[in-house]
Amino acid sequence: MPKTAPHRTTGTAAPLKLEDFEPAARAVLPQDIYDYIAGGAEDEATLWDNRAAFARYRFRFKVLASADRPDLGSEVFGQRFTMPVHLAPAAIQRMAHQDGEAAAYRAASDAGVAYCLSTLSSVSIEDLAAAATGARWFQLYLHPERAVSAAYIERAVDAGFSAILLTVDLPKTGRRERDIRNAFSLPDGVAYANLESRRRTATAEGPDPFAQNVNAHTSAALGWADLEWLLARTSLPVIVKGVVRADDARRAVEAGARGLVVSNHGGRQLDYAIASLDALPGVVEAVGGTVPVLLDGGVRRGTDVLKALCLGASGVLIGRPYLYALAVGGADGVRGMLELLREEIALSMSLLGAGRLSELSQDLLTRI
Ligand code: FNR
Ligand code: LAC
Repeated sequence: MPKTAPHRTTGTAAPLKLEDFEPAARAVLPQDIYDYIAGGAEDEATLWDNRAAFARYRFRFKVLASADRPDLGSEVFGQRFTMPVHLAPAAIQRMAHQDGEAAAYRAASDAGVAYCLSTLSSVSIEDLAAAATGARWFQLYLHPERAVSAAYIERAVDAGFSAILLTVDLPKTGRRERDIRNAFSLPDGVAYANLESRRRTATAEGPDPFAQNVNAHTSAALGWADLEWLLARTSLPVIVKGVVRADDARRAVEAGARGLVVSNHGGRQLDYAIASLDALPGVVEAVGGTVPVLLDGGVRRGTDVLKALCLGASGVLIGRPYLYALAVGGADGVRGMLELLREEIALSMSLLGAGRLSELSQDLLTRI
């Protein structure tokens, strides 16, 4: 039998890893939309460091302890998931693909993980809920008018969302110079689907129309009283997203938050903010196992997920890679991305000598 020619890997071959989705998406997206997704604030130091932080750890793997089929099952906020990876909230996903958030949610639902819908989504709360049946969380940006936020919360409850993630690291949009250079604004035909039309087109002038538009829909004076207001308003678990300090973590939990997301918004807000992975141990220690702590920012590999879990995270959120996968292949693209990550996690757990997530501990890591 003649041997078949070896498979050649080229830039256009099927993605082998999450980072392969980025160049593929760049090839199909308009430059300004690609830049909006890919970019960070100012020098993009935090954007870079979110990745670099994972490379500062190495595994001290166990031998003669391998599980053939490691159990990736995880539980968070009272819900069971097939792996500890969920889709982070990200604005206006119809910029990436015509089906936008609905396609990404279908993929998450099929994969058995949660999808978090942004307040600034391009598919409405109700339409999203109609797209699939898996766990759906609602990300809240507090609107300058509380009545608008109160209506969002009510709609999310009515539509069967099971948690509210309050994002606290965006009192104002960070300075994203790629967007300024591109004079980035909402693409034609894409709008904030949750807002009534008369509010959709608030201030959109100046060098960075998109950022000014976001600012018009988010509260610049966000404070602890707002968290208390939200907690009093809903019986859904409230998760605070965008915490990096131990004191803030403790205060949020004391106020009644049922979970935290250690995050710097993917390096899109305060530049030179501490990398998410570097902030994680302090936050985990501060809350002492009382509530789940999730992490996002720079998670691109199965080993990244395991590192975060070894340092005490209960799970991670993925941002940009699924937006790129959505741009390239809609729901199928996102499904493919999630399955790649699942395979990487499972293989790395076998090689690490961990049969289930509860076996992941700091003892398996060393910082270089
Ligand atoms: C975001 N992020 C975000 N977060 C949030 O709470 N509400 C939002 O509407 C958005 N919008 C948004 C748009 C885009 C294009 C990106 C890339 C990110 C932040 C997001 O939830 C998450 O914190 C980061 O994306 C995680 O970092 P990685 O995985 O992208 O490195
Ligand atoms: C962003 C906002 C909208 O990061 O969260 O672009």
